[in-house]
Amino acid sequence: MKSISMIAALAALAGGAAHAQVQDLPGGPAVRQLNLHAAATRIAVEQSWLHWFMLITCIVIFVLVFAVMFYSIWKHRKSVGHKPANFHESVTVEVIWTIIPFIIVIAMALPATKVLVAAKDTSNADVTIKATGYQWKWGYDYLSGDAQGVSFLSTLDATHREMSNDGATAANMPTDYLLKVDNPLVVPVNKKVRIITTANDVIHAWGVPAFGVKQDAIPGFVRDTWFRSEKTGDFYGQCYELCGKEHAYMPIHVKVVSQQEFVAWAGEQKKILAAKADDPAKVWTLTDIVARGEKVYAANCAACHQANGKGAGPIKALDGSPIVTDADKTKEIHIVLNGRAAMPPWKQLSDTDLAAVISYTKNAWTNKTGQVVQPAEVLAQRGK
Ligand code: HEC
Ligand SMILES: [Cu+2]
Repeated sequence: MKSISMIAALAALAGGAAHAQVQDLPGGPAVRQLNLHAAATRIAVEQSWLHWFMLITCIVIFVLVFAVMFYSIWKHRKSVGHKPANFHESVTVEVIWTIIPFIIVIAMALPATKVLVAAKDTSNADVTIKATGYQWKWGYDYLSGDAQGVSFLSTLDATHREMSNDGATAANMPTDYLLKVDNPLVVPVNKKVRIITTANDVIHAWGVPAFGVKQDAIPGFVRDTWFRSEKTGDFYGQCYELCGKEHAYMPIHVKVVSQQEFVAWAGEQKKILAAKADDPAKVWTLTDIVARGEKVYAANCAACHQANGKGAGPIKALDGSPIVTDADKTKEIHIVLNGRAAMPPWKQLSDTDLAAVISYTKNAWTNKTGQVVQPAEVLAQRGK
């Protein structure tokens, strides 16, 4: 009896009742997907063709070779009176088994090389974007094209992060689970987009299956790849290099839009950047800079040091820290700029944001030092 009810429970599970809500994500993974992603670029179409061409070639060879082998073994078996032949060095056989595989290898290598060379040709791009891998997010800088100068970070949507922490189940999982970001990469359709990859800390890899691209992002090196999407819409990828404990939380979301929409988006982004641009020479008051720093702290530091500044385990407390409260401000500026041990460097933040967050830590909680760090003081310590 017990086993029957268990089988019924298993059948209910396998029947997919729990999977009912999960659906295909256009431009991303599909439910029970076996084949490659639907291609959005010429290169991805060719890669898919190559994949099937190679697979079918191998299957045909496999079937033929084993068919001949098994047939020969069975047909010439000892029990029906066959005697083993005893011969050495047959020139004919050796020539045949060299020439035929050689032709097969050439027939497979030629189309593969053609696609590989095309995939590597990053010349004459319409838009060039630098993608920088950080533990654990992507930074995008538009280096050429209509959005030149636009730059932002692309981080996993915070609600998805919470869902993952709480143990998401198929019933409450959105279709784009762990693929949604705050700022997607926006590119124009039918334009050659060159992605330059690099990294800030460890090796990451930038890729989008629907475009047929994947490129390592290596600290201190610059690599590149390209795609020309023939479809508008949303396309998804992930970091493809195991890069630490939050490797699974640095998705890639590319929004392919029409040229007009791209130009409009670029204009909008430039306005936002201009509005956000800070005068690095500005002298801030304590109240203003601490208010600004509180936001920078919540966005970048609280994940480790906690909102209450108490840290945890190896993450040192900032509340009451002798470094944070030291009258020599350069001590804290150095650690925040360059990192130390498990504390990551924060060079990528602006001088104003860094000055703000350091001023905040120097005045928050019980650290009532009254010290203000100005952007110019951070700038003076960069590279030291
Ligand atoms: C990934 C986790 C992490 C994040 C995020 C992080 N820190 Fe740290 N931080 C650490 C760890 C770990 C240490 C201890 C380093 C050591 O052992 O020397 C540390 C040390 C420090 C120290 C030195 C404290 C002392 O008393 O020695 C300061 C100052 C500091 N962090 C400021 C910041 C600021 C400001 C931010 C945000 C911009 C930040 N941290 C973000 C992990 C983090
Ligand atoms: Cu990564």
